[in-house]
Amino acid sequence: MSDSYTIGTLLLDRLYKLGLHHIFGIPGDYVLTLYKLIEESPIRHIGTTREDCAGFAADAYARIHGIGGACVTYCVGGLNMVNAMACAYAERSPVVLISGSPGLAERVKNPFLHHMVRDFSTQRDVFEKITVASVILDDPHTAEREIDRALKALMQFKRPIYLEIPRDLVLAPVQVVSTEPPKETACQSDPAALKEAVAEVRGLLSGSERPVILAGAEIHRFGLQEELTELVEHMNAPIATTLLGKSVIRENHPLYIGVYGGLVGREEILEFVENADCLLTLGTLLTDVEDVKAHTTLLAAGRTVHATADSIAIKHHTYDGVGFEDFVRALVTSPLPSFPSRVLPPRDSVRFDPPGPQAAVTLRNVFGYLDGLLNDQTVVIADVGESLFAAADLRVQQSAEFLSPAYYTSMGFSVPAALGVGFADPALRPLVLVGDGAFQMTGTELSTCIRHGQSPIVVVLNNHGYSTERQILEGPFNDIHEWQYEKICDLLGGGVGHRVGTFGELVRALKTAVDDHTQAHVLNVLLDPGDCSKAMKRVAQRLAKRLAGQKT
Ligand SMILES: Cc1ncc(C[n+]2csc(CCOP(=O)(O)OP(=O)(O)O)c2C)c(N)n1
Ligand SMILES: [Mg+2]
Repeated sequence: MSDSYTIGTLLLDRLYKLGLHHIFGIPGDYVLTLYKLIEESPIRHIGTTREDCAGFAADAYARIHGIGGACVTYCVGGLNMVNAMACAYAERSPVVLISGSPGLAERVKNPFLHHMVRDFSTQRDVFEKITVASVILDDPHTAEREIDRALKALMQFKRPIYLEIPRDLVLAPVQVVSTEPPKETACQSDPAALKEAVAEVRGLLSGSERPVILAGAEIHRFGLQEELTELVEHMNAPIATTLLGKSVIRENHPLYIGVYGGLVGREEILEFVENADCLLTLGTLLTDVEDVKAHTTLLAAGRTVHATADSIAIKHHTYDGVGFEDFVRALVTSPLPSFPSRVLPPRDSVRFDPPGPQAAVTLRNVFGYLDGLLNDQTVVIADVGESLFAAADLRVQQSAEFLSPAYYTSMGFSVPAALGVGFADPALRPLVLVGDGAFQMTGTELSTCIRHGQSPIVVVLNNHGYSTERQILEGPFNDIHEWQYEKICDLLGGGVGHRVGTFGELVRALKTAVDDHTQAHVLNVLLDPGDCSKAMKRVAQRLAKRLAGQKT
């Protein structure tokens, strides 16, 4: 790109320099001028079948690559992105959403332009609630400053931003102050406060015998996985992760004990964590899905450290002026105590005895078999429902290899996410675990994977409807129309479909899929509707208990 910029070229140049090499979305007349610039830029546009899929793809791309982006037209496209952007906001994924909008000049002549909802700022007002910066680039004099302000917020908070460009301003010339994008702001913590916070952690730990570390998704979003592993090894302390944070440490690490989530975690893990005498939670959202009881109990006793990107809390007070990243790094470099090894809870809850080839396929043998197939090139992408609950006990081999909307829990994330992962890191092989209900929402995005020669393995857990909801309240509203999922490959003109009713068929289909890196594979796994993973049973029981508690 030349050094003479327009608002459009400046934005694309900044994004490319920050590492955004692919942008997902669907064009429309309000954004076509910008699309032409994307085509002329080094950023590759990936057309999707729906805008929300573009959002999920950009979110997954961002989770792997550090920044993701989508570009859509005004309102009909933009507002289709709301759910995906809300997911990115809730789960801290740095996604840039760009939308075209009516030109400023045409607004004067006609206030009722197509795609408008209420007034010209309606779409921006919506996104203001679910982004960390929402900007309309309607002035060439302020465009550079506004773009950089938004990008800084994206980098600092790891949450989405919204940038809108009226179509007649895309080519407006801009005199730039700098040709370089803003830098991620380095250590801004108050050194004295940081020192004091770390000393307090040290003091807390020195009076402890059974500390446990509980790590969450922010470790991944801020790229602190190596620091975390170093900290765990130095302290020789057992570590659990939340469901959303699953895989922030490689799960075959000897100190990793499993997923701790009040709703989904195994009883042994819950007991072990709740038996701790000091809890160090790092980058963990304490959501109702996680339901961190240990935190509640130990907090009362003043034996918790709860560090997140929003605040650093030790015992009953918080430290102003201490950043999350700095805090984690300082814990690694400061001499924290090391603890004697302890007996850890048993690991292999998914271990199973393979049945004969004629045996009916069950969730237990699907997940038991899948567990043995994971390698360090696999990225497991779990949708909502059994795909997520049963996957909680899978052992992911290295960090950053488990993606799921485990907190926001929007169905339909997984197949579009596989598309995003395919571009973010082509060396990874996505293994998509998706329920039949969720697949019916966005499974057709597989079309785009096939179009670009990607080869995800998509396991459709076909239990004839909304099993998760059935556990809570059975009714005909949980039934869905039966599809022949394996035939989607015929419809889309690529990939191989497998109909899987027995364990033998499962093994054969997965072996074929794993050995064939050249194309997508879709497995229609025919489960008994009453089949239910242990994890789902735990969730259902605990939810029922919680509901009963609320009634009394
Ligand atoms: C977009 C969206 N709509 C509705 C829900 C509510 N919901 C949660 S789980 C579920 C059923 C999921 O069905 P399926 O994908 O087949 O998975 P299963 O529960 O059968 O394993 C529903 C409808 C949701 N989480 N997300
Ligand atoms: Mg289902």
